Amino acid sequence: MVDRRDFLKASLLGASALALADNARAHTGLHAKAPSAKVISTWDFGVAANHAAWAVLDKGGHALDAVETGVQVPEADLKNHSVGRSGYPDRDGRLTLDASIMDADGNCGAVAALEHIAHPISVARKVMERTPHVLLVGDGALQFALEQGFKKEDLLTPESEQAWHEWLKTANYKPSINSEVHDYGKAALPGGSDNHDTIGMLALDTHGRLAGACTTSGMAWKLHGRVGDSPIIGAGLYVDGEVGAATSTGVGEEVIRNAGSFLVVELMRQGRSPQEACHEAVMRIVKRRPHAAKDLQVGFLAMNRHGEVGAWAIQPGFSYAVCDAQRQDGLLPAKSVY
Ligand code: SD4
Repeated sequence: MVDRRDFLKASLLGASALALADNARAHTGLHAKAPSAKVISTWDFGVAANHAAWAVLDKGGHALDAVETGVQVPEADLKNHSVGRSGYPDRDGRLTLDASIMDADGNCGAVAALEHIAHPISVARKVMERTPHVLLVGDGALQFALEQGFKKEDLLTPESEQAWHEWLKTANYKPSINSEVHDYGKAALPGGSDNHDTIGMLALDTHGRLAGACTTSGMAWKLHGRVGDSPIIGAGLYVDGEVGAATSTGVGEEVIRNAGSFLVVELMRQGRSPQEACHEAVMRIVKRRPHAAKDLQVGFLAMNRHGEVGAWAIQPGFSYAVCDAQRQDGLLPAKSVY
């Protein structure tokens, strides 16, 4: 148990570590330069999403616009069965979408269990900008989206419907490990190992502004009404302009239990690098439920306000995409516990 004195010590150490880093930057003259833009996102489909975000960042655009534009790519991708249109439905055959967006100043918006709207991330942004609320769910979220001019569509593709019919033959629900390197060009097997991947994206723009977005169709074959971590601020996404940003993928219940993305950001505030913070957040999940953790995947991805990046997962196979002025197509394997 960490007592108050240890906690204060850790906070002070963290604060002084950040101050030292700032000092070092001042001495090397790095402060004088405009910050370098960077965008990172979860999984291999993050590469294409990063390209779209980079087009915004490269023009000097806002990190918030970059992440919204970026995650719209997998939301629209018919080959992607875990985000947006053509996602796999719940056990009742209904495709329900979760999304959240957040900027460096704590402004945020989210939707959960939203049906019939192709770009839930853009509805989340409208919740942030046009309502006094943070999260709208289900019918209320749909009503709001329609009022905002979004088009009502049937998003379930014949392929996803077919996969659901296959799953119904056994109707066996087991949140499985999405640890294989993703090949979303192939239809994932019903109930198979590839039934859930989310895009979480974090961006730093040339003005030094951070923002993040997270969007998903959640766990395939979930109970109707189930909401994962992705639209929960502090679980699937958290951004603090003074420190950094984090996002997550995997079994959302485990992330919610541990306020995962908030935890990663708070660990960075105390002086951990993004990599160390992601590692510690993953270990928190593993230590609390060691038996359950062997069979499930959770991955965290983080970037601090200086553009340093880190990631860690429970299982091998979690990859993340990195795009900046030096490399446009970076795809890196995250380290893992097992
Ligand atoms: C959820 N975290 O709904 C999402 C799903 C996911 O990799 O990320 N899968 O729990």
